[in-house]
Amino acid sequence: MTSLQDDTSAAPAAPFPTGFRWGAATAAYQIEGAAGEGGRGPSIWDTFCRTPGKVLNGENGDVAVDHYHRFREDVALMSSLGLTAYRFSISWPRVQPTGAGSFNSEGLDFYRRLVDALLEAGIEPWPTLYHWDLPQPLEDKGGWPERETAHRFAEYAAHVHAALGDRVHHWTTVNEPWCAAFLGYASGEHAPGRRDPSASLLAAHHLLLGHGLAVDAMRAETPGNRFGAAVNLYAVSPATDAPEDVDAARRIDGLQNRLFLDPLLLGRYPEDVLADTERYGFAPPDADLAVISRPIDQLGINYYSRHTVAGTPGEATQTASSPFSTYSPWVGSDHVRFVPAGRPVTGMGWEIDERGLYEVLTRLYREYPSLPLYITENGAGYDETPDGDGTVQDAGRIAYIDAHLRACHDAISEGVPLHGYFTWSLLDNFEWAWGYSKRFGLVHVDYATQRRVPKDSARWYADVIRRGGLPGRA
Ligand code: IFM
Repeated sequence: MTSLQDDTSAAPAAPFPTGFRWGAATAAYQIEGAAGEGGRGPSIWDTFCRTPGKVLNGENGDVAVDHYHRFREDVALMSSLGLTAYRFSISWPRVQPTGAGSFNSEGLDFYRRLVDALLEAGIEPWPTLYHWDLPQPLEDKGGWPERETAHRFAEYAAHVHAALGDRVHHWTTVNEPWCAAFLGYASGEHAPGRRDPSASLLAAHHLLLGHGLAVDAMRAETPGNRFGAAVNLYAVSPATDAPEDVDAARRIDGLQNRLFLDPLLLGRYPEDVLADTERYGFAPPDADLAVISRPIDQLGINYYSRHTVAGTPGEATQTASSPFSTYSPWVGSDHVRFVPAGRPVTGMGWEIDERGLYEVLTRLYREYPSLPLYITENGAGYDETPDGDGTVQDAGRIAYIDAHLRACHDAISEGVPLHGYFTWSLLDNFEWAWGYSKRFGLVHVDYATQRRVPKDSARWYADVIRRGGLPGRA
């Protein structure tokens, strides 16, 4: 594989610190395929995809982009881009098919081989232990709303860490617990597709508890490794200065951001969010908070957009150019509306607002100081088709990543301890309820042939990495 990096020696106009991680991210169910191979058990996504009407065109991750068989080719692609780190997720049902009891060594061997290939290529492996593919048997026993699931997760995490922790030093426990809890158990847009507000709050709590228990278990094995979670954070603004809009922004910021950040980093749930959710009987045991807030070594931030919200008494409808338009059934009953703010949008309809990323980063620095931060996801999805010669000229994605990296650069210049950036995603892949209709990859995948072709953004990103920063603005 030849390098995608241009032979340019121009110094960057916006240099990033030495040692800054330049990465790309993926997740197991979205890329691996091989759903019925190697002893893998069924996950909630296998079941959800087979439920009529849940995923666009009835698509699923059975084959996805066949990374399970093509991982060496994919590592070579990463190498050609000059990535210094690669964030991937480990499929729990591949490693422990029923989510409890015996482990599947064939499943773990796949990740051993992947890690070996990455290390040989000089690319740091950054695994995530839970990116939404809960073993179906655990959901059959109640899923994340059940406390036992948190304990099962810690057991699985310790097992994987025992196998790889000598060579893998950065570990992410759970990815986007907001999505797993609220899209999975409140709005029903994601697996397992339940619509039960009370269950979704319990799920959020047990995802956080599972994180804390897993950190304890892994740290006991190898204290020198670095552990953290990846949360999806939004900048949140009121549509106007009207008190009801300001209050709506407080509530959405509470549910989206503070419900996860405060327990993780401060060891308490925000009082106002507890009050807002009281009617759903959410009363998490205080003792769990000490576990949830075990010191972490890094926080992963997945950032895509800003929420602009209005709160109008009597009006419970939502219009959304915000991600995940049906935020959850219970927000509707709180009279919150997501309001388009008129910014350009990606192919997902998500407003592009890089200033929001700067706000999120500087806020974290202000409110939870000295915690090492990483952007573990950031990118843009479009419905792209290649040109006649197979190339993809994705100027929109280049502009999106460029703008967000500039926001990172501004934050770092102000002292924010941001140490790396992983774009979402390395490859086009299965975009959950959107099936294969939205493409986020730096690398185009022809789903019929599995042929990989780097897009213009791949070449551009490779050049940024080679320079160690961004070129001057055109
Ligand atoms: O594809 C997802 C990913 O799995 C989690 N974060 C958001 C991405 C884009 O929707």
